[in-house]
Amino acid sequence: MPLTVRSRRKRSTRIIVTLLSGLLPVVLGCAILYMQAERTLQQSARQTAEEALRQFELMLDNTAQAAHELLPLAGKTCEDVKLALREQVTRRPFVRSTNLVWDDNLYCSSLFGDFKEAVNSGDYHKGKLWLMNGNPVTPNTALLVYRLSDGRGGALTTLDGYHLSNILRLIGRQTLLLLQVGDNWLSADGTVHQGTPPALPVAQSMLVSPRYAFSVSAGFPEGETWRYMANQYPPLFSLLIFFGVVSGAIGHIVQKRSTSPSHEMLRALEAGEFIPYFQPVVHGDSKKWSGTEVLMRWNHPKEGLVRPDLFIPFAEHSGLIVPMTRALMQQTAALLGPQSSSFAAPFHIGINITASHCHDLELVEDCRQFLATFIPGSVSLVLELTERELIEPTDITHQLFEQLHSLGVKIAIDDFGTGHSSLGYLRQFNVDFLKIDQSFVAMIGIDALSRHILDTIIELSAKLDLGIVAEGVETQAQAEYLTAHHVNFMQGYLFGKPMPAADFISALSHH
Ligand code: G
Ligand code: G
Ligand code: MN
Repeated sequence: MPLTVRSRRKRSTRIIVTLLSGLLPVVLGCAILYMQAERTLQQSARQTAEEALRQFELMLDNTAQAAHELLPLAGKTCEDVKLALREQVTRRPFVRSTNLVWDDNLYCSSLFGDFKEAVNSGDYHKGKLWLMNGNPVTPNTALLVYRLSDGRGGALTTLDGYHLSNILRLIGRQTLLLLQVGDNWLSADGTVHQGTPPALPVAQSMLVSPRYAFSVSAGFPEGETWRYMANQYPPLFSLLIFFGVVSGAIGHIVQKRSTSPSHEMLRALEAGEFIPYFQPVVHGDSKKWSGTEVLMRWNHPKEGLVRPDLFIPFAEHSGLIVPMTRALMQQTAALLGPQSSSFAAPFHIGINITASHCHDLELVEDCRQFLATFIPGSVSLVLELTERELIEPTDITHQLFEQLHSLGVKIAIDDFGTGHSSLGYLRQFNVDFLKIDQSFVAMIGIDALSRHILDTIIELSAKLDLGIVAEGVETQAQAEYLTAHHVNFMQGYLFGKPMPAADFISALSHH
């Protein structure tokens, strides 16, 4: 069947849509968490760099102050100033050594006193700072030299790399930290390297000191963002997965709801869940039962008895209404066929049809089979076509109605008065009955205008020689009014509600 094939193809799209709606919050959430993690790492790197910068500046303040105090002594003999040099080393915690320079010659040192070594100002970044990898006293130990010069004299004060690498190690516990001075840079392990420092792959933050000629870089190794997320966000990930499951489930349910009516109805049709209910139609004068209208009910396994207004529109939309009506007619024939010997006059059996029945001639065969179940002449089949959705007259419809009439099938316009069919229309389709809509019957004795329309419809049907059925008769007063106006047939709760076959058949024998 084409319908099952279509629904099978839809199942794969349904699974994909369910997966997508489940994945969407997870993917979106992960993206947001990733950005959040990056932001957090960026902030952390910046804070670390700021803190390291502050510490280095504090240490360099020591060397700068010592150099300032010693510079005026440059040029004096070493013998005269060496105590002053040593005093600075003792008084200032971060100063490791102090030296005096004259004409680019280091001539006096706090450690050795008289000394002789050439000073190359090119070693110093911006003429001020030199990050060197040790000196003859302590080779392979980082050393930062601060240079202050004025004319021919100069003062050099040094800072032990031990303090520097401590800062890099202790402040940047989780962070990679580098101190850069000109072409040289110091890593946390205390080694001085030459050249451009490596780029820090994640959240790199570089700060240049406004006061001294150095800069600090902070950042994280490759993959740190994911590592951070894995460490910090497990509860959020569980939440995301929860949202994903909920959203996937919602997607699944919504799709099931929106795609299943026809699928569900096809299942119900095959399971025989659509059953006929019967409401008696009585003669206007004698009030004896003259026939019945067959009203479809869905005997749903979970929902119970479902009224047709809730599912007929879907059935029409999916084209299932035709096989559903066929099944209803077959059931009706099987139930009422055995009773046909007791029908005195032709018993009217009204079946509701829709515009989709009028697209082809299948209905003729269905009616032929229906009538064949009854003793010939014992029933009169009436097809009720609602006035709310009238059909277009075409070649097919004319053929259909001609063939139906030659079978002896009658046509009723249902809910008459609620649509706007013209006289021409009634003639074109050879209509036999008008079923006055219950809204007009309900207004008897209440609303003068509605009663006026009712009277007009009754008059019209008399003039056109149409049988007339009044629907929704609920009170004795309504029945009396309709009888007085020569309405041929009546239907309504006053005479009987729609009832299951067993009730209807047992009540039939009393009438
Ligand atoms: O009895 P009740 O509530 O069932 O009827 C509700 C509406 O459903 C009515 O307008 C009636 O015409 C329509 N209806 C009931 N049974 C059928 C059916 O078998 N086919 C169609 N097309 N309409 C039906
Ligand atoms: O096919 P049609 O639209 O005529 O269907 C008749 C509808 O009217 C069904 O829903 C049926 O249950 C309902 N009905 C039948 N008799 C009465 C009645 O006396 N009062 C009311 N309110 N509804 C009725
Ligand atoms: Mn009807």
